[in-house]
Amino acid sequence: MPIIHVINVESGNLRSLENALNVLGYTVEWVSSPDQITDSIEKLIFPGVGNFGHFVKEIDARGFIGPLKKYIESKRPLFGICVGLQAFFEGSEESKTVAGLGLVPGVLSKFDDKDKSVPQIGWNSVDSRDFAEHKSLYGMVPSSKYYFVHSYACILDEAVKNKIEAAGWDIATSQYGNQTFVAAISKDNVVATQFHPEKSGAAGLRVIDAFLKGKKYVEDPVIAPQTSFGLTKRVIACLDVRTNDQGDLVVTKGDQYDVREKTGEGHVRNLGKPVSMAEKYYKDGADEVTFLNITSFRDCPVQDLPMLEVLRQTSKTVFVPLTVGGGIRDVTDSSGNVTTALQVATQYFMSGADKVSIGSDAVFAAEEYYKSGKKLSGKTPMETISAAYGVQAVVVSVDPKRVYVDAPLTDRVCIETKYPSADGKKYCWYQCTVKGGREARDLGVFELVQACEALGAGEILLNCIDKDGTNSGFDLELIDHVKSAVKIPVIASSGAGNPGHFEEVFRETSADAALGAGMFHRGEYSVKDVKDFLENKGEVVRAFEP
Ligand code: 1PR
Repeated sequence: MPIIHVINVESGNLRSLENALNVLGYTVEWVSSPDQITDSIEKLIFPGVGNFGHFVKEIDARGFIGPLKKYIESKRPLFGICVGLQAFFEGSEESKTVAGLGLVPGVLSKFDDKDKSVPQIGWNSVDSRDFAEHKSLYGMVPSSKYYFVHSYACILDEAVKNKIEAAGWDIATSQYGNQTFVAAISKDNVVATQFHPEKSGAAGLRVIDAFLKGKKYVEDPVIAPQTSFGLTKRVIACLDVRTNDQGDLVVTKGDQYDVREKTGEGHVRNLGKPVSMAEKYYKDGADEVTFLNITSFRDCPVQDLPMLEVLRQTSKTVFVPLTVGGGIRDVTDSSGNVTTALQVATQYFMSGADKVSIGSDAVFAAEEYYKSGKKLSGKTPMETISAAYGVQAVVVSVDPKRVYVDAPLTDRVCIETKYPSADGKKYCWYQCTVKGGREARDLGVFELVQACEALGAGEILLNCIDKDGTNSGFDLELIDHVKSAVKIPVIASSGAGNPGHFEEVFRETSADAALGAGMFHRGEYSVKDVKDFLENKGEVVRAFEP
């Protein structure tokens, strides 16, 4: 297989990029020191994730900046990805004291969160046709969708656009809310994308392939009409994973978190194998796949190698974002050795995860946050992981349940519900739980998610114990309640029983994504059924591309 060189400064999920390059017929040779950027390198990939300042300082400290600029001056092909693209600019509001490489004029700024969630997480359109009619830049077409995950971007107005173009760069654009931003740039043989091509399914692989084959402008006569230009609503398939009574790692599914059969000997429900089910959901068009290791609070996850293996295997064939949750916390083993949550998360990222999901530990961290008068300690897993990998890599998975009260409480935010309790109580709050719903805490979900946003969470996975496994639809009041508390994206979860429930949650609330489990596992509906239904109802969704 031909060789492709990839710069490796341990930035996030490089395994998925390697897997994508393998699928396209290339072997990866990692470039982890600048002296490896030799004259014999023919093509170079420059991936980056996380914080702009952290990333640029890292490549500077390792001595990459000079050799990288020299390589670019030699006009050999280079592909920058995500923060790899951002580093080309002069700077970013994210880290005002750190200068970028200055190859592209302009400074990145944060998306305006008045009308939308920030970070932008999801599948968006890319328009690269401005400069070459009927041709697209490296095959990026407006009829496909590409996976973006970022809070900062080069926001475009006429003046910024003119400046970048005057410096010789072609620009491909995307739209988030009412802001237009740089989705990709290209000059000579250099291209860089804000989106992750290695996580953008077949559409993303085509872009990488065009780069590998040196096809800068791809003929694209079949440009679809832009009826669905813009960010899609995401449909996520979730796999609750645990070891069953026979010792096999299986996908299971509970009713209000009880995963045992109600008949016979009460075995753990076995709905299939995690890797093959994830592949099936990818092929059906799932926008993301989430694995939750639902019993990891019992064991040390570092020894829980099957989950790491599940990720390694899944990331070989599934080119959409993968989230893994369960047991992301500091762990002390029986010999007193401490493995930090950051180290646990790093193992997951190195195995192919794009995001980690924190459950119980986020509740404990939020309790400490309020106890300390809202001080950030810098030590909680949300803080350490987001500092190293960016807020977009940290999901908080919440397991609340409804508690009815006679009147609003003074120490937590309550809602007036349309569905009073059997004994006529009209108000409720949502109580946080830990350890898979087994232990209730004295903390409301509204307060929890606000603390988590402050501590570095980039997204909320909002389960609901009352609704889980009921097939009765999402708890819309809970979703509105949480959306009103935070600016970060919220994934609605628990209760999906048919495609209409997805349509309802997107119509009635501003949920950024919706997740289903049981209805997919039992084969009642496929992810494609949900996408088709949503599209017919006028929602913007990503069609699966073979
Ligand atoms: O606390 O950091 O170790 O994380 C444990 C993780 O495991 C948490 O994210 C928690 O939500 C999850 N978990 C623990 N026990 C269970 C259980 O079911 N007994 N699963 C569990 C939670 C909720 C969703 C489910 C949706 C949709 N499952 O994953 O998929 O409710 O289901 P539906 O569409 O069939 O209604 P930590």
